[in-house]
Amino acid sequence: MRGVSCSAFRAARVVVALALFAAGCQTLPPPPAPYGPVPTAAQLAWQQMEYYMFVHFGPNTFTDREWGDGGEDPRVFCPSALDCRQWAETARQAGMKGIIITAKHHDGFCLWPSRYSRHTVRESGWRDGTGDVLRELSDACREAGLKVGLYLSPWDRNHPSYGSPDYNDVFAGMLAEVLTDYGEVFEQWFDGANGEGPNGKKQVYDWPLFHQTVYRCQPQAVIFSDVGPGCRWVGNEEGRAGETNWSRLDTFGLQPGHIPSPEVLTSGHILGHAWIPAETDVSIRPGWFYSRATDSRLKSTDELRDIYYSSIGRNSNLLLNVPPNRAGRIHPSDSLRLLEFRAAIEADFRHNRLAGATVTAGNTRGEAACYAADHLLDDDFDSYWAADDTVRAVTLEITLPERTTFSRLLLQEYIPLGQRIAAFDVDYWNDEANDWTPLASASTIGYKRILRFPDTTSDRLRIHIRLALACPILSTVALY
Ligand code: FUL
Repeated sequence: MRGVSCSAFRAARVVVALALFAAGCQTLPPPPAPYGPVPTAAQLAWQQMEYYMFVHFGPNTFTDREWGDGGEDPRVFCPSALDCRQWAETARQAGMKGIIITAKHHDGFCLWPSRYSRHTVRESGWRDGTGDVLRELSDACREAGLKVGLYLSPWDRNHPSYGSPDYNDVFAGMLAEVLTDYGEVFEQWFDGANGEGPNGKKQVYDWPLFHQTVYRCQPQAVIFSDVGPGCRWVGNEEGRAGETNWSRLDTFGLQPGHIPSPEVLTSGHILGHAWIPAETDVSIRPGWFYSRATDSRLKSTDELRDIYYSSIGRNSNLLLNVPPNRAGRIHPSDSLRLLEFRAAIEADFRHNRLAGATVTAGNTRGEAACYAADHLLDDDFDSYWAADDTVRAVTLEITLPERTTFSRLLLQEYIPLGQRIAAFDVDYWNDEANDWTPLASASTIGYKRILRFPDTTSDRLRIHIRLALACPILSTVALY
């Protein structure tokens, strides 16, 4: 009897211990609640693409103009050796994740045989009017594992109905064609330009109709315009996002063409009501379209590298324009420059100096291992360090395995829960001064922030988050 009750007692103790353990698990803090607007799954996937190619191609390529007036003879469009596979292969080797093409620029010429226009590849005579650039490009991109995006200018200097309500239906019809016939589209790029058509009239664009058409045909497509709704223009064509760059924007009363100041587009709004991250579009050449005159005027590798840091390094995607020539191929100088640029970036990020480092945080959410600072060093974007809900300022301290020299710090917020950090400082331990020495101060982080500073040698680094709008959550810290 006694023996039985003893083992019953032991069993009871195990049950109690298990119950306590389970209760302990249940008291683990829940993940932080989302703060403010957050990206949709499509916007997150878009942000993670980071870098893709813009292709300006059309009659302007053959007339050496930036803006065709729509009166061009369609037969000027006549690439002698169009090779979209070469574009896709170039983009892939450059490390890009997709290609966005000017399916229709302001001159109205359609790179596909649209039913809604008489100013298309069909009328060009190229390949006896049977060619379709969108078909070739979308096939080539799929083969190369790249995503496809489409630029369509609502401003149309050729279409006879431009300037009348009918044109909105024409444009929506064109959109439906390109968004139905060529597979998945990751981004629909709307140019906000709104000039006069062939009869001197301006169009009142039906943006709700255009947006509905995109979402009906391609629900996952991210819509670019000056003011979103999927992503926004960065406010300049120089490759520069703001040092402060919120992925949030207030767009009340705004629409493409009626936009906030460039400074606002460059920096976003700290408390903007919508998640509308910035996309930085810039050309590798002085113009958007190919011109022989610019063959020797490509941006240098150093300029492109600076653009990388001022776009991707400042919480923006980079859409780099590489215009094909009259043959319909990317010029060898552009291809070479893209490869040099990729090599320069890869060299910059080859060795993460935080391999083997340890990080401690002044606060960890519920002191729970699942939110601990060591998640900052793994390669998993979805694991993160988070602080308690009440925390707005906190310090992370990093100890490297040995003294090493570095000049770039990369940080990522876990943006599926919103953008939170508004100000932070970075210090390093200075052996000579036997004290912490300031290295950098910055404002926003967002999806990715990369700080550059002079070569610094140390084995300790401190990141002091001075202000977060809600408890800070970081996914990644890396040092190069
Ligand atoms: C602008 C256009 O007017 C330029 O030609 C170019 O396409 C640029 C990307 O967008 O609005």
